[in-house]
Formats: sequence, structure tokens, C-alpha cells
Amino acid sequence: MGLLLKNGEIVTATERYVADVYVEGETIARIGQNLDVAPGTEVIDCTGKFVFPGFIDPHVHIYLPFMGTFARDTYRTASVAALTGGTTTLIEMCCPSRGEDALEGYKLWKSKAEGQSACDYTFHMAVSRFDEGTEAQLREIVADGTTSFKIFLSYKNFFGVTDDEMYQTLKLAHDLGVIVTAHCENAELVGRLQQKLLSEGKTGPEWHEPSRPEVVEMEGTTRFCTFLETTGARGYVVHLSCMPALKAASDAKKRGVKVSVESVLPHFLLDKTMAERLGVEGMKHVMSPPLRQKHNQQALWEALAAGEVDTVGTDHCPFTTEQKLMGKDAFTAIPNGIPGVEERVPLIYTYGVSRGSLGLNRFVDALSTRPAKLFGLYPKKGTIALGSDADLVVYDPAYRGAVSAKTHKTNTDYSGFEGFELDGRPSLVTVRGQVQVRDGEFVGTIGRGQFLRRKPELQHAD
Ligand code: DUC
Ligand code: ZN
Ligand code: ZN
Ligand code: ZN
Repeated sequence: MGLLLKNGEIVTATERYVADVYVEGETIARIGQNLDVAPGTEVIDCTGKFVFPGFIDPHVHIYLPFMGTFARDTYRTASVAALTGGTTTLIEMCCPSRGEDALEGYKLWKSKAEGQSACDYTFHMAVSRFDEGTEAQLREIVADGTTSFKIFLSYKNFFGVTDDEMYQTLKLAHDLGVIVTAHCENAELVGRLQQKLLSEGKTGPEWHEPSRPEVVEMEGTTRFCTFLETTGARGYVVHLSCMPALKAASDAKKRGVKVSVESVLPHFLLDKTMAERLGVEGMKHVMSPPLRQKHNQQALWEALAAGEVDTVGTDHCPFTTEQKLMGKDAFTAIPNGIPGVEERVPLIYTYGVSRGSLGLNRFVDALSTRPAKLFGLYPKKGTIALGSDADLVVYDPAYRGAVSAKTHKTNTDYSGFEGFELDGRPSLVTVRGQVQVRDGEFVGTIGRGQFLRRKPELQHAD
């Protein structure tokens, strides 16, 4: 039985037009005016609403042992939260630590998602160490369809790689046609600054940002781009938060380095003063790179509109108030992370599109189409076209609401965006043709989500 989304305004990265979309099975079968459909077809009236391609969050953490604890979501909670917020594909960071075996870690991460996800998913494979066995393992992981890597230039004791390991990872990635995503902060400088601040008795969450200042991120970004240039690999800077780092990436792009830039939801809307709030209120706003001075926000919105920031992810990483309190005696022990997978689409719509600083096409591009293109999912995902997966978001711009931890689906007792207004919400969401969200509520099936096997991109021979 088919599904007809009738008379909505279809928005892709390049187009806007009113039409009907007919879904047959898992894919988009017809697009046109006043489509005739067989009896028994479910017809949804989308008049006055937008129809967007399913949104893709290119950066989430779900299963994550980190800083002596675990991030709180499971695939069940994270995928329901994602779908409620219009995200139909998750790209999770698969992050075995330096001491662990990469292939074992990969299997473990996959097992956490298997049969548990309500939306589709895939992984960026973290390379936390590079030794004799690594290349063969990574080749196996790429052959399984995971065609993007992740490296951390920070978090020395958990996942961080040395410069030489970064070189080897990028060289292999170039040979395999794999893109490498990178957390760009200088680990040695962060370590030294943390020690210095703690020795001065500066232990509160307000010292988190000064321990990872903008120059530390600029250095990491510059170094990553230098290594990309040297190896010819394709790269992607994750969660870029400030202007000096953006300049480093943009300068590299201009000289031909194949680098793309992601910024994440918190850096568009939250600022440093939130982590300076007293006690646990401050701790709730600790993530890395840290929330910055407010002037960066306007600049990030402008860079997003101009396409200098390519994508918007979340770095979704949920911890509870109790977990945050692990850092009550030292900011270095606060689990880093702010959840946002549920709020990314409606908040970027509200504070970008609705307030006039972001066009609708670019909104779809940054939150769906470009992640799909960069990570080998396009045109199966990331657009509304004949033959594409019927991952569709009917967005009701007339809805008015606000973010609240009381009603959110993420498994935390607080929201970093508490009280933020929402102009509109996804009213209906489909995953490969199946309605998973109706009237803003999850009505779907856990286990509907599939692991997405991707292909490497071998376009050049150098
Ligand atoms: N930053 C966070 O805030 N959390 C997870 C990992 C990261 O890089
Ligand atoms: Zn990171
Ligand atoms: Zn992350
Ligand atoms: Zn090349």
C-alpha cells in the first residue's frame, strides 16, 4: 500500500515547489501535480507544510565509554529522539579507546545498534592507534561499508593519535578512498593548560574554556589541514567552534586542500557564559571544543549561510546531572558533552531560517544533502528524487513550542537548550516509506533502522 504526501512545499538543496510525492514500498516513486493513486493509498494533506528530505546527523555519540562513565542514550532512545526531531539517519562515532582492538570495537559498536534503531545509521570508524595490525583491520571495516574514519588530535589518554599515526591514517584513507573526520585540538597544550589552571586552584567549570582556548583549536585545525595537504587525503573538521579555526580551514580550502567543515548545534546558540554558571548548571554546558564567546555565533551563522561551514551536526553526547557532578572538584573530570540530536532541525530552522539568517535550500543542504554527499549516502539519502529512499519530513512551520527536558526523548534529565523557542516541528516523518512519527510523536517500530553500507570514493589516481 502506497503513501501520498499531498500538496506540500517540497524543499531540496536546490529547489522549492508545491507538488505531491508518492511513495511505493521504500522509495519515492512519483513526484507531480494532482497525482492519481490507487484505492487504499494513505493520503496525507501537507498543505501549508514543507516536505524535506530526511535529515542526517553526521556526528553523534550513542554508545560511548568516556571519562570514567558512559554516555546515556541507547539506540532505542537516541533514534526515537532523532526521528522526533526530523533526523532519519545517524552517523555515530565508533570510538574504541587506544588500548582496545579496532575490529573488536567495530563489532561491539555495531552490535549495540543491530535491531535496536528506529532510524537508519552508519559509523565513522575512530582510529585511536596505528600499529602493524591496523591497516588490515581498517581494510576489513571499509570492505564492510564503513567508509569514513575519525581521529582525535585531543583526548590523549582515551582516543588521541600522534602526528605519525595521523599521517599513516590519512595515507591509508587516501589509498582506500575514505574521508577522515577529525577533532582538532592540540592535546599537549590542553594537558599543560589544565594542569596549570588546577594548580592555581581554578577548578570550576568556568575554567574549561580557558583550558582549551581558540588558538588550541586553530593549531589543531591548521595541523590537520597540513597533513591533508601532504597526503592528498579528503578530510572533515568536526565541531569547529571559532573564527581562528575557521580561517585556518578556509585558507586550506582556498589552496586546494580537500577539507570540509562541520559546526555543531551548541556553538550556534550557546556561549561561554553558560559554562560559567555556578555549580552543576555550568557543568551541563561543558563540551569540547568549549562554548565560546558570543561573537563567534554570528560569524558561524554567516559562514553557514555562505557555505564556508559545510554541515551542521550535533556532537550529541548525553550525560545526566549526576554524571556531570563527577566533575564537582575539578573541571577536568566533568564528562564532556551536550545532547542535541532531537533539537538540531527545529532549532536551526527557528534561529536560522525563521529569523532570516539562513535560506531554506541551504538549510536542507547543510543538514541533509551535504552530509549525504560527503559520506557516500547520496542520492539514496539527502534529497527528494525518484528512486531515493522515502525518508521524508513533513514540517509544520505554524507549530509553536519550546525545548523542555520534561518532554524530550533523549535519556537525560536536562537540556542544554531548555526554554528555547521552536518555530515549527516535524509533524510526520517516514523512514524508507514507513511512518515513524505522526503529529510529532513516535508511532513507529524499533528495529526499522538499517545499517547503511557505503562505498569508498576513488575518483583520482594520484
Ligand atoms: N566532545 C564532547 O563534548 N563530547 C564527546 C566527544 C567530544 O569531542
Ligand atoms: Zn570531538
Ligand atoms: Zn564527538
Ligand atoms: Zn589523491
